[in-house]
Amino acid sequence: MPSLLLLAGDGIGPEVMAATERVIHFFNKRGAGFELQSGLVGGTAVDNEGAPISEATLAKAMAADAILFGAVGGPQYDGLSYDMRPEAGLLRLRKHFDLFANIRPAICYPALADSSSLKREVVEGLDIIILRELTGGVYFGEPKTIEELGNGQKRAIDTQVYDTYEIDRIGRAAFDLARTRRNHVTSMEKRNVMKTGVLWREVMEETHKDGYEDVTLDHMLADAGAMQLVRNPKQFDVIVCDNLFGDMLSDIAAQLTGSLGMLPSASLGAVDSTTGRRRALYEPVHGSAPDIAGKGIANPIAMIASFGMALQYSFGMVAEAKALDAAIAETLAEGLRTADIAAPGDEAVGTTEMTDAILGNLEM
Ligand code: GGG
Repeated sequence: MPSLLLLAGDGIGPEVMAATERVIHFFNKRGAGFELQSGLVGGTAVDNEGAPISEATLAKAMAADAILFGAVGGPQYDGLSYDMRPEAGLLRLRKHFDLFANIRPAICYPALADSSSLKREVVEGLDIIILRELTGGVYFGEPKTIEELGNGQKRAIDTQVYDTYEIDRIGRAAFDLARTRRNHVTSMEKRNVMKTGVLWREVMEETHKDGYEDVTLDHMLADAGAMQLVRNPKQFDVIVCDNLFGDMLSDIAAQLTGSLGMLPSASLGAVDSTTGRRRALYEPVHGSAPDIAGKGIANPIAMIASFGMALQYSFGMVAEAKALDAAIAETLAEGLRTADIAAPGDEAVGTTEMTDAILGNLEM
């Protein structure tokens, strides 16, 4: 039986996860047979289990075929030490399972082309992927400290580190992904000011020469890339970049699609050569949105579409993933809008109504 561990987390995480559970049950009624377990992560795990992720939850994650993750964080946890922050639970999962390849598709559904921050003609038909390296870079490099300098001053240090193998494997993931699409990879870094940028470009070039020359590879400085992303986003197919640039570029890309509430993601590990399996975690790109938590108005689409990515990447249920995507597109075409994607004057629906409509369109 395929198994999923549901880690809803904080803020709107439990609301969008509950919506997604309804979608999972829809597929189970038709024989998919997903076995579900749940656990705590983030601030709710700190409150109830004394750590942002417990060893017991990590063991459940190890046993599951894939993890569905909601969102973590909240202002009430701001005073906690770095290792006790809700985000530390998510970073631990990524590192523990070596989920280095974070696929973040930014698709502008036709019905939402006027909800984007940009003109309709710039975003209509947009379908790009930001491939974010997820287990290295400044998120994990050592030293990572805040030091007392003894003169009333402090010094904060974050360290950006990349080894050849880390760049090579995310480069291969980018080229493999591009081959399933429009065969074009744009690598973004800051080699003009960062040594990691120099190595990033060098390794991308070498990996490209190692059997991927059928894929077009070009390079941009990440700042220029950010500008191009809002100027002419349809020039891109797969953008590959480091952990921090990937986080920022995908939030920019979210605005092209209408809202951060529209972006799903898949975080994948390497394929195990003996089992053929790969570790995977699926989560919306958005965070816990404490300002709207508990109001029943969160957009569930990014979380539901993240489950769609699980159907595709972890369970080979490509037809089901396509049906789910079509149901989302149809629901948007019918005019349903949660508050984040509603135009001024539009009547917005809540999380439950949006989910009802998606399920209704899946039935058909
Ligand atoms: N669903 C995503 C989420 O909860 N993000 C909060 C977070 O911990 N973000 C860290 C990052 O990915 O940079």
